Amino acid sequence: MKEYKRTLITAALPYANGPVHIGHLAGCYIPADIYARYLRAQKKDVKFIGGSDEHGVPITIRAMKEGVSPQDIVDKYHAQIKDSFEQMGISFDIYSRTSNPVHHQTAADFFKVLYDKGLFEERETEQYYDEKTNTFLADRYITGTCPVCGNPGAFGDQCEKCGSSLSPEQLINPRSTLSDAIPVKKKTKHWYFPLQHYETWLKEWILEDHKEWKANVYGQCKSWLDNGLQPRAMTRDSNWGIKVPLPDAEGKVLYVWFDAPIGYISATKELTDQWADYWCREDTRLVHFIGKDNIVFHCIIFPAMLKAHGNFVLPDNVPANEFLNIEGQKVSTSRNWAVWVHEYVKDFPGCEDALRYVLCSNAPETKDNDFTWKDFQDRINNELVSIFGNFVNRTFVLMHKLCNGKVPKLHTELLDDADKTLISDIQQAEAKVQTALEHFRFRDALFEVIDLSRKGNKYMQEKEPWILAKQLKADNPESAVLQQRIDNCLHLCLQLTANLAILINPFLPATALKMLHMMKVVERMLDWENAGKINLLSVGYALRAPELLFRKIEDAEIEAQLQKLRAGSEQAAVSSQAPAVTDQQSPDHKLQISDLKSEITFDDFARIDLRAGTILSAAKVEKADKLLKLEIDLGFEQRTIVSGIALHFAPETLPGKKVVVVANLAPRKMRGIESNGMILMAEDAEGKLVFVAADEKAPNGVAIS
Ligand code: B3M
Ligand code: ZN
Repeated sequence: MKEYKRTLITAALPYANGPVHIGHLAGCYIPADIYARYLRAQKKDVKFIGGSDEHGVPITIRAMKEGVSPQDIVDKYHAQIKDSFEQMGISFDIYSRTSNPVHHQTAADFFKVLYDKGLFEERETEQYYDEKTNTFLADRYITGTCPVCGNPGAFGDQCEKCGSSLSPEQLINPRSTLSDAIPVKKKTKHWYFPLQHYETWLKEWILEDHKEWKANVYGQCKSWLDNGLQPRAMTRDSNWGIKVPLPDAEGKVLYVWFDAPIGYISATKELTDQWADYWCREDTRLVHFIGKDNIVFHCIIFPAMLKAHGNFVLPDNVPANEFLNIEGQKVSTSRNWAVWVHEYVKDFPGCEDALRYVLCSNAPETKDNDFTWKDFQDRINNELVSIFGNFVNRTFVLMHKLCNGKVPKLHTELLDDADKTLISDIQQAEAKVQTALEHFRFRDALFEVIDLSRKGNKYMQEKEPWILAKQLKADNPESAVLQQRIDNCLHLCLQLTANLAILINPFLPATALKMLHMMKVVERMLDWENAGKINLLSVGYALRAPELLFRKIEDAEIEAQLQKLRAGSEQAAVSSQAPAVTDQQSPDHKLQISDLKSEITFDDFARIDLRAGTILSAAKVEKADKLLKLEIDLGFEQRTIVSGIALHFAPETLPGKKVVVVANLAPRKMRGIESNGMILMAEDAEGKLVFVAADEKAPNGVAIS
């Protein structure tokens, strides 16, 4: 293995067009941060680079939607994202932004170097154009119906509902998102980077020299390379971005994926005058942490650009993670199916490490994984609180109770097998954690730390020092030895606690600091070289009283988060169904109060049987855009009801919803499905459909009168 002098860690630059969600954290920021903290604890020369990606189409679209300038958008979200990262303890050495002048200069110079080498191919092509707003439409600016799943809001590059990647030509009824115009084709000139010239080199560099890359990364690279590389346009028609530094390039900017990775270089420049040590010296190890959708850019396109430019190091590894789904479904910004970090830190103050724990222990390292609030609660309550937190707490409480709050002596002559096993467990844990970390197996590494605390609990349980303490009596001749055995147990448990602080530090840094405070030791103790030692706390040293490291998560908190998730996505589903134009008009929607119907008698009313129910499942009805087939739990029975609400709610958002059912309506067949009842709905002030909800406390089947 090559000897490296320094490590440069980068984490993908999130688009500053919206807040970050926990999928972002799990995908790359938490693993990158753990790795950076681990190397720092090893006293390695390491820099951890991040920043906001402030160019590209998503930002201009967002600006358009909010009716503000792209600069306003990036200013707002850059600040918010930066803050979210800080709150979660992501320890960037710099968190920069690609709208900075140093980046504009660096990226433009990079382009110019490739241009002067004659590497670009100039090409004229036909592209979709919006004649109403006089703009070329990048793929994202075109929406239409997805040919695969029928989603009416698919984009020209991808359908976010079914995940298919698309080209604008495949969309049914394509429309410009800018003006709703039907796009036309128009000629435009761009500069193409001939990726195919780098194919042979890339094959050797990745497929031969980097067989150690994670299987998901290696596999994706291989399939790109096996399919053959094509020239790729490195410029776009837009006025938001880095101007193409050529005289005949009015209205052209650098392609966002050309400039964004150069952002890592610019940010390093901003951080240190020694930036070139990190970028231009062979003994630097460059590691890119990203999510799987960024693999081709970091493993193929950017390295080819770096190679073409010359003088730069190439990534030594690109440990990309897969995706984290939420409650069984893909994260979707447009459907608001996400757990937003800035909301989490407000809802769970002081529980940042707990989230880091869940996202690392359940990280999508080798395949897509699911985050559920129930699992969040279980992992925190049953692992973090019950195993790790419990061990540390018990150790401190007992040390105060049985050893006067001071580190007791270790009486080596009394060490038995259980003590020796624990000592060797402590000594071996560091190597296990280290090996896993070196291979980017963060879940395994964290498991080893928790496992060590589990061993501590087991040891304490076997030793039962509180039972020994009961036998301490003035007239018991064994008392001296008993106290020595108590001392040994707590001495070892305290040394184990000190080790746990060192090992947990990269993962849960705030927790490690709390533990330091309790042990009254300085931060230097957390140096990695101290892991495995069993003399970290000196005998006779007085320690502080324990503080709880973590708190339990209550059922009600989980229920509230589930509600919030559903409500947010319903809101989004309702608003995104309306075409863009009505979307903008919706604030002016005039509330229509219809005239009262003619009077009925009490008996008329009493004939309607209204019951509380819960939607169990919802599915689209084939060939009927507006219908959903709902299964309803009525307590005493399960019903099928067909409801005309498909344009207003995504089916996956409905299960769990409490509703009011007209339960004695005569059955009716719709599209061959027998519908047994009706669900009460109303319109909100903006004309969107909402459920008339039965109170959560009303049991299913109960009559509503
Ligand atoms: N902004 C895409 C993303 O957020 C892109 C990453 C750039 S890394 C140089 O997924
Ligand atoms: Zn689709």
